[in-house]
Amino acid sequence: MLKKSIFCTILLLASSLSVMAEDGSKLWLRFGIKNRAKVICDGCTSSPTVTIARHELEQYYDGKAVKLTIDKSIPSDGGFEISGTRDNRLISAGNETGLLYGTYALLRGDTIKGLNRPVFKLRILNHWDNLDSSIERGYAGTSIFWNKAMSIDTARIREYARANASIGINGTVLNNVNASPKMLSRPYLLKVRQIADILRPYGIRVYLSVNFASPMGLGGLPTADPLNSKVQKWWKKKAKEIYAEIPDFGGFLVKANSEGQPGPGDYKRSHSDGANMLADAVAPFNGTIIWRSFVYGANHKGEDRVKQAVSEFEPCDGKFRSNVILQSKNGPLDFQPREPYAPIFDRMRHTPQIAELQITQEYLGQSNHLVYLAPMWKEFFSFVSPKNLAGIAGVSNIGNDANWCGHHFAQANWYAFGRLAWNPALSSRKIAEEWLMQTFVADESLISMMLRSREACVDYMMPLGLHHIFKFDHHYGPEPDGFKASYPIEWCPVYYHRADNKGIGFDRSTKGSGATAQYREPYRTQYDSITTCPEEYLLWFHHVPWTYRTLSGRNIIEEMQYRYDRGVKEVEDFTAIWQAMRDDIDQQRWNEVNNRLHIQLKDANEWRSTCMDYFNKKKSGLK
Ligand code: GCW
Repeated sequence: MLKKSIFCTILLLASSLSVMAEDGSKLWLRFGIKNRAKVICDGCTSSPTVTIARHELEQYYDGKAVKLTIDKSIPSDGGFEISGTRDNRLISAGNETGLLYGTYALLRGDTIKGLNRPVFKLRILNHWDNLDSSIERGYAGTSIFWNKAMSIDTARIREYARANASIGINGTVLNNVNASPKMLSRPYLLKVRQIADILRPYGIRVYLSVNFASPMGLGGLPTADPLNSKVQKWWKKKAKEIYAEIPDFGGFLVKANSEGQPGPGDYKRSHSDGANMLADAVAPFNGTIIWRSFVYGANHKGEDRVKQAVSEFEPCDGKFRSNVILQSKNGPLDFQPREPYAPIFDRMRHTPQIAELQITQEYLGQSNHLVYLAPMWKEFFSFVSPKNLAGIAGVSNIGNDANWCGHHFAQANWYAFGRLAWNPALSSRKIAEEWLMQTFVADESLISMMLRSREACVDYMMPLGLHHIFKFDHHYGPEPDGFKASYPIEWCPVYYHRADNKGIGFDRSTKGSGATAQYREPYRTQYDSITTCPEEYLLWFHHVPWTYRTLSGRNIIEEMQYRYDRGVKEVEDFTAIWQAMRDDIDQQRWNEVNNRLHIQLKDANEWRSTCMDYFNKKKSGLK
């Protein structure tokens, strides 16, 4: 009797544990244990990478045998080929990482015939993690890498590596671009080494963001002037020290002369002077310098902010060392729900470029709003061809929360980033379907909700090309009347919408700030004229009189009302879709998503009422 009740308690405990495990911590890697497959490896060693692949297949593959083969005729870029039948599979690849990628493809049921190769060479996450464990624009808890105790949760970092390898991510920048010089100090470098050792077998190289003034902050030099020989020597020595610990270290990511960060401009030197000095330091070790173009308010103060990257970097084109890559955000402003593409991608003809996408939803409802970002990124690729890019970087949404990303559906954005980095031609629908199948259930209504969610967000936040009317600093919620005399004007919403009693919008045509002139044809001409400018960018490029009629025949304020209403209505629909899924989804995750959808609905309503009230008042000259 006693035995029986102990047995029941154990059963009960086990079942409550399995309910608890539905906290999202497994991400999309929810394979059931099969223990069926016999795995053999042909031509490969028992390296850590192959051991991981073997272990994954032995445990989780639902067929009898898998053979892994290194095939030297396949490029060693991670590409792989899957052939054979379910019970007799063959994964061939040019290198061991390719075998691992093939393993995860097979486990998710992706057995596309022929060679499957990554389109982008660099597929990098950027963590804006601070050494004190906080994360800039992070909405899912604290850093998985850094904390005051300098302790490392190796199991968690291994899970992180596994998740990334499963979608082909091959690089990670471990710290915030607003970087502390301390990052390069000995104790931290030893931690970086420890992390790099965990990530390496998963095919992931480690990079660090560096503070340009580190020779001063850390090295005690009186200057960080890139043309000063002591400074150059300091960086060379530091590079040597890093590579002695981490021989495959990727390189440095640099935010210089931007938002108060130090840079070569402090010494009247150019970005190329600064980048090249660092490039020379890492070149002997095949390291790369990733230099960001996100600058404004430094050398071109007063100029329309969206023009400043081109103004500042075009003169440097052709002057960078071959191991420098320029990294630019997808839009010319700052990760808004919708921006036109950044024209810097048209203008730098001799400099390799990386597109920086933001996975963390700084401006898209953070971890409260369900916004699936694949459609936004695909929109960008329809303007900037992946062929012209050396890689893509994603500002991570990962933190120490049990479910990694705050919102369960935010995991889909991490997933989608990796899948698009591998193949930007994959459709948003296919990725959503894949992710749902592995995470929840690939129900048509959920796919539809995900696919509609980004457009809904644009509608309820900033339709028709409105931008940056967010509340100060935290960027959550609307503040269209935002103005602070003590702030740079580029941080004030009123600077962007320019609404008065005559009209609304920012004139960036040749009659205004002239930003349209930075675009290649046909976009230059198309965006420049109010009649040909696509309506989704109307108020981005034009100041429009209130009497203006959109294609629908509505005047501009009516059109705004229509779109805000549409956005709110969409979120109402999402809550209904989720409600109908109640019996198909575990309780914990259903509840957590449900709560957030209701916050999203409340927020969407707030966006609509705050913005419409304000713009209506502006129109009638009241404010
Ligand atoms: O959008 C701004 C963010 C800053 C960020 C900066 C950048 C890391 O609000 O938090 O700083 O962009 O990209 O450098």
